[in-house]
Amino acid sequence: MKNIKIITLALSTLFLTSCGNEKTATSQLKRTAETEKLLANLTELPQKGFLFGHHDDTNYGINADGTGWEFEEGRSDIQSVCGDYPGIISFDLGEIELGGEVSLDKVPFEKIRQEIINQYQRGGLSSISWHIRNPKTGGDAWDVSDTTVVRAILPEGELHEKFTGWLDIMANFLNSLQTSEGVKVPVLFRPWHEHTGSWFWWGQKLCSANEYKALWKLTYDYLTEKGVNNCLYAYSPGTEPQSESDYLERYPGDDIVDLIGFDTYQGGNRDQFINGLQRMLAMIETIGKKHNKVIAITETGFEGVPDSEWWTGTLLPTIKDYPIAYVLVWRNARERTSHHYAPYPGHPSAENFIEFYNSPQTLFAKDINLYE
Ligand code: BMA
Repeated sequence: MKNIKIITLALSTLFLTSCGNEKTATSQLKRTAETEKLLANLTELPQKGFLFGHHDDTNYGINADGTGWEFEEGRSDIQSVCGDYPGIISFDLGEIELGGEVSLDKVPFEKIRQEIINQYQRGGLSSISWHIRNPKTGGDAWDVSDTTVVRAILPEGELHEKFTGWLDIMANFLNSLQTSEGVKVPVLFRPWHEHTGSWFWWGQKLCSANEYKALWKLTYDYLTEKGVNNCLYAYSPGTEPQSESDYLERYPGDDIVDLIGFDTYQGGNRDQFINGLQRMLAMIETIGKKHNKVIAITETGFEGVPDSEWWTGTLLPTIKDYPIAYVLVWRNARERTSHHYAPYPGHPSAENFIEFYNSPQTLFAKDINLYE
């Protein structure tokens, strides 16, 4: 009896110790050398300029006659206009969690994987957002009909397992980003964005600050545990925060986040856009310095770019004095061509975009190698 007790004790000690070690190993999981290099280069980049970015740039776009194109090898509206690819291209993995082959914007995940690798080989950066479906209602990311979704997917919640199953799919995708030489390609992951508004199920009025932070921690810890070591993480609220403390109210922590930014769009009122942009830039510049984080304009644009001088008349002068790593405009939707944010050949703002491209401050793929 005594011996059995001793054996049991020894075994459980062994078990606890090994669990303990595993836990330590997980939290100490090192990022790949390429990912560290990327972070170091992004940190120094503002001394040189900022990357220009475009969402889904190499997946689809708009022809000179105003019709759409998609999935043409090497094609990009930005490249067609200025002869160079964006320094950063963003992609959205919305609906990867459903296990199908195409995203919410009908782009095959295989194509996204290939484009992320291509962008790495150009020395540029890829960023990933996730318009993930509502795991409780079955609706899309914009389904805000239920205010208990975040709570339900946290560790004690009834949908926790369903959600970690979705994270498994995301982890598999992130881990699969490898070149033919076996190099894991680093990406900037930007989940749970625009959470200071209330249009996504993880938004301001849809969960508490603690729940939102717990969601981030769960995402980060789970992916890390699954061996994801090629990600930097971006925190990007909207323009709602009025103060540093507003901005940081739901900040998941310096140990998780590498880059801080915000999303903002120009609507009808130009002055309002400029003022909001500068207010937010000043705010993240200060917070970035205090927290030692890279800063960026994670999404912006003027739908349809109806101002032909917008690039050097509004965007560049507004942002040029802030130490941002990048500014990124949203997609040129080939299925709804009025929904575009970048020029294409023949676009009224194309000439002005070339001027923007020629500014020494704007960095495109040929200007950089973020992995050297
Ligand atoms: C939105 C719009 C949608 C799109 C979504 C995810 O801002 O562009 O049409 O489905 O982003 O890319």
